[in-house]
Amino acid sequence: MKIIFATNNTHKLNEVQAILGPEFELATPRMVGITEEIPEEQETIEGNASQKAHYIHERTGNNCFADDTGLEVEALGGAPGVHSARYASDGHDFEANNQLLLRNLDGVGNRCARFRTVISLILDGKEHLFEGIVEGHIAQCPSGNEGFGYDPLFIPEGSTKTYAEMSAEEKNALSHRGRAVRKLVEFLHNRSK
Ligand code: ITT
Repeated sequence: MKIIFATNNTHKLNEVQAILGPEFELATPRMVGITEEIPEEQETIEGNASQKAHYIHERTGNNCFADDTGLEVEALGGAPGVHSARYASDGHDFEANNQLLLRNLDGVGNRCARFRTVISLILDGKEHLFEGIVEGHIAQCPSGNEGFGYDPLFIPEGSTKTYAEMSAEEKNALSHRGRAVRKLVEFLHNRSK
């Protein structure tokens, strides 16, 4: 099946393609001539996933999906949440975001956090949402070189390693995005039966 993944984040693209396998052929917005930033102006993760998927669908008429993800830290009232990409600055500066998060948690005992992904799929003009959540906590300092974003600081429940200390396969097997994408795959399989 050919489908557009409405993302400009190559880390996400690689993670999702690895879960979907060769049976799904992913195209990026760039591959179909959409080179501008896809707007994400909503105040919820669901809203942004939906906005990104609709933006691509309206311009191409093709089946597509988008992923919006946020890191929700309990002691910070759910921040950075929907603002995860631009927590420290206007750009996607992973290093600055991680440093700001550590500063804001300086001396804070409760380091509980969760990653939440919402996927919006637009299939034959109809929207479907899939969610993936992983609980965990924020480490005292960054660790590991794999992955992207907040991976060096996030330790999922039941693990002693950060996401950034895991191989791509290990992260995908238990991650927020892995959970949401597997729900998407199940939906697409059931539909084609
Ligand atoms: P697209 O909108 O183009 O898909 P993005 O990087 O803007 O890419 P999001 O808005 O969904 O994606 O993600 C917000 C930020 O959350 C992202 O820039 C990372 O800093 C962080 N993030 C998302 N998924 C993550 C993951 O699996 N591990 C660590 N950090 C992640």
